[in-house]
Amino acid sequence: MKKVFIKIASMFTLAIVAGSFYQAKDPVVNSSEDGLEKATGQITFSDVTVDVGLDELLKGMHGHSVAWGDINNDNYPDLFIGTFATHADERYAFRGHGDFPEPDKLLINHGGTHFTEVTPSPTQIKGMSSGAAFADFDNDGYLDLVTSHIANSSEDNNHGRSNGLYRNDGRGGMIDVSAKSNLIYNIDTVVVSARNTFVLDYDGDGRIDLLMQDDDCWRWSIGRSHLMRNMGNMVFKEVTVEAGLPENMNGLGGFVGDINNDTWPDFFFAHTNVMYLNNQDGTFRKLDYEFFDPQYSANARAGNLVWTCGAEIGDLNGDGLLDMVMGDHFGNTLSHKAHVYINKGIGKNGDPHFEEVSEEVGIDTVSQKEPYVAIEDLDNDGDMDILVSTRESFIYTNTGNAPNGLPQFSGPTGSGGHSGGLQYWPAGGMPDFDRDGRLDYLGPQWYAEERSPLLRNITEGADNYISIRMDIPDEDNRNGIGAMVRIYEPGSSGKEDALLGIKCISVSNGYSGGNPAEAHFGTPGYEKVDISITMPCDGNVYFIEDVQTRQLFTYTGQKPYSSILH
Ligand SMILES: [Ca+2]
Ligand SMILES: [Ca+2]
Ligand SMILES: [Ca+2]
Ligand SMILES: [Ca+2]
Repeated sequence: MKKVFIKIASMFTLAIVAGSFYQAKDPVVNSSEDGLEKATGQITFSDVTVDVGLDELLKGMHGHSVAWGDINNDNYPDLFIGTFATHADERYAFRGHGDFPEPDKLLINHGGTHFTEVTPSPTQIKGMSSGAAFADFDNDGYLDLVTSHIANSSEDNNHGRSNGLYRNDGRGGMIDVSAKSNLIYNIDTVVVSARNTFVLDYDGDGRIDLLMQDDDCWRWSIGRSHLMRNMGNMVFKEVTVEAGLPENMNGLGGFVGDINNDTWPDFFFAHTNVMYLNNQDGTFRKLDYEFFDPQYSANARAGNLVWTCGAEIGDLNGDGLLDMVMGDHFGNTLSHKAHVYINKGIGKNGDPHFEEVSEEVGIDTVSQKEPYVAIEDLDNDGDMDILVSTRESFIYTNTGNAPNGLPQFSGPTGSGGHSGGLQYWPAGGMPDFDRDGRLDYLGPQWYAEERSPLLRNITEGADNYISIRMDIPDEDNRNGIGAMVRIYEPGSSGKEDALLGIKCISVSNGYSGGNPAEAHFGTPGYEKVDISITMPCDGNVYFIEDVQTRQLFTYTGQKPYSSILH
């Protein structure tokens, strides 16, 4: 894999220059104003909030949850943003908005140029919106929407609204099917409140299930999470206990995905820092060793100083194993840090082994909490970078591996979009909203005084990439949620030492938000790549050879492939 590959590259430097072999990272060099030559490959964003109409559309919101997904099948990801409507009404009267909170909003993305609101829509509810994700729960080819709302009835101003489940009507609108879904308040299931929604097919029946995560940190928390099995027809059934999970399981964000390479989805809850591995029979077992500093692992109510929050998995050092990054939320400490854990391999018993290497890879403490974390290649140079977010976004740029095999990061650099006032961007999601091949970011703004910035990635030289997604009608899980996507040098499909990248398809990692079901890779120097897609649970592998880069590639299970070419 990458380590081996670098060795080969150093032996054949001349051949690389002459041929179309992988080109090592070589940032664009331009003359700067002071006459010195500087690399301009720095990851750069431009605030396009006003240009695309979001400034006006999102007035009167305390943004918290964000989900991206293409609900009208035009290839451009659409946007759900939820408001944490628990403040007094006058707190929403800023920027020319009236004296009331705006409800959650469903917004259509028109070709990456502007957004319009779907209205009326049953998704326009006022509650304490905290999480959301798009997924095709009824497998009809149209993305549906799940939202989580914190709904403790003792809170005065939460409008009493619980979670929501919406079926896509196939015309870009949503139908409220919450009532029979068992995801909202029900005296038998006690699904009242959820901080996050995680989407996974935990039992391999092809239907996409839900893990509704609650926290136990604030006065409105209940501290009970619920694994909900998809029974078909947008109806779910609570299976928490029969899946071997504790009833009082809780956390603040985390990830779902196959962390131990057996194709079955596992999950991790940050804050309580528990990892559950899939037993491949409808049950889970708790990872029985802890790889965290013990000071992170105490519950918030036990008074610990560090509130870990949000997590994501991705291959940071190019060895084909998924590593993990975890953020942190409000605690009693003034210093915060993105925690980086390198995957040291899978033991014979199936347990993944991690080691915290935050300091060794160049990540130091910062003065702001950072609950949202993402692992993506933001400059399309073939190395996965890290974005964390709260009062603004910080970017850690992956500059390649040190001789000891650990990735090295520079930064943090700011993402921009910070207008100087009080800011809090609790969640995120990194779609390519304008389909120019560079992943963008929207920060849902907690303070109504300020706007929720949509930051367009304008990194120079980041023009070679491939975004891969699935729409396979013959698969019950047609978008491949939980699938492992690998890309290889062309002609080397499946060969370990030709692996260029690996990514697990997820729509719900990090904190309080959701991504499109796509795997994005930077592919510098490659006109084509080979792809393998390993479906979750049954382990069925699709091999696709000689796929052109610089495109959104949609795999439909057969030729001709559907794609957008640039
Ligand atoms: Ca659907
Ligand atoms: Ca697994
Ligand atoms: Ca990179
Ligand atoms: Ca973009």
